[in-house]
Amino acid sequence: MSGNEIECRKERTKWFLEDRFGMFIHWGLYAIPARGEWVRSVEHISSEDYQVYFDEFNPDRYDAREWARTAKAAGMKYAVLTAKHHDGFCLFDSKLTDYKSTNTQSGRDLVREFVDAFRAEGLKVGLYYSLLDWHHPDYPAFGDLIHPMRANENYRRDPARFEHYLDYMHGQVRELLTNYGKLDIMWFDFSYENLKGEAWRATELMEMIRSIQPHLIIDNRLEASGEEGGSIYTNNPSPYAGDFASPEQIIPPNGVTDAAGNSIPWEACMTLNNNWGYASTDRTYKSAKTVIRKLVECVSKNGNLLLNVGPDAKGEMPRKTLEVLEQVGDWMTQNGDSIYGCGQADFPKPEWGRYTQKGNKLFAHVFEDSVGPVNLVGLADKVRYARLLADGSEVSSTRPWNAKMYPNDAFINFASPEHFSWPLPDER
Ligand code: JFZ
Repeated sequence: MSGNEIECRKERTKWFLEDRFGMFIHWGLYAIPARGEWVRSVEHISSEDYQVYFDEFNPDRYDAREWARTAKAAGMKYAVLTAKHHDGFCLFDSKLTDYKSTNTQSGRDLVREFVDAFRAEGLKVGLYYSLLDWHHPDYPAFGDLIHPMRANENYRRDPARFEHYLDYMHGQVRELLTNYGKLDIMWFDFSYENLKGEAWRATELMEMIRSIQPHLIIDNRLEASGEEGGSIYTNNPSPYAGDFASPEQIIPPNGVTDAAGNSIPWEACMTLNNNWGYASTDRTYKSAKTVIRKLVECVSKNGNLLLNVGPDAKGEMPRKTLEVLEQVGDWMTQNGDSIYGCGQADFPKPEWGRYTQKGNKLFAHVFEDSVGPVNLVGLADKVRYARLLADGSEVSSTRPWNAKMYPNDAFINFASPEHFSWPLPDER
């Protein structure tokens, strides 16, 4: 990537860095067995046995407008839907396969409804597309073999057949970019150490993507594998290094920087319970408080949070998901100004929580009850005025009796108990 291309990446990702908070949606046939999206692989389900889910698929309560309203009310600004996951099932009307939602009982193009509804709510739209494909006969590995070197029959007989799969994959990406209007994100998933980059014909793919939708941003997983994040982390990114890094189920301790220490766009993706796809018995939901704090943590390190939900086989979000998202939304309504367009502060992380910053406004996210005033270390002559973001009320900054001992610090007073519980819903 040239300096100019890095500039283009800056342009492309501007909205992304402003928006900060998105919804990830893992949805497909696997919502029926309801044991997560890897179920076919994990349980070694044959294609014959997996076929029943295709035959049964009919999510008649799917209302994308409802999903879009839910995402918006939670304070999310964009969403990414699995147009195709590893099982190969397409939620869109592809001309290149019969294995698609329009051929199920439901007969609907679920991607079309998604993009229309989310755009109508003013949200940006992204599509997840799996590079792995356990259904395609020319993909190197079948469902129960995650490692591409353990090849399937076709592939063993004639490895050149992989090209057929690549043609298919490129063709489907072209369909998505051509038939569904302006997309904002393509979220590819994922590479292996021995199956990445040019093995996907990535340069060609990128040229196609840029020629059809130059403003689209892509993740780093045309290169990134479980072992490494790809060349986006270096000073010399490849043409398919991606526009943002995608750390998964982890918030990087120091954010994400290239080798020269420059911050690069990143987005942590995180499940709300412990599964991406719908899992009916998984009750391990994170509380709204945890979600909010994780979001704040991402932003305080210049990152985004893509929070995952797994709708059920009827097309509805689980009750508990809706409950948590609503609480997150309550907080975002009052405190969103400390998230959107914000990033890492000019000051080190305070003991009691985190800072986010936008221009000359510093947002103090106080995570713990304080004894005495909250100490803003090193900010003695930097704070002109302090207010509570939730209601705009004044926060007094009377200095403590022993302030002389801390000449460089500012102090803000959270005197009333209400201040301790500004709309962070309690852990349940
Ligand atoms: C992938 C998928 O396998 C999973 O089902 C889900 O869609 C998730 C968002 O992405 O899982 C990965 C991919 C890459 C890594 C880990 C899990 N990785 O690079 O460590």
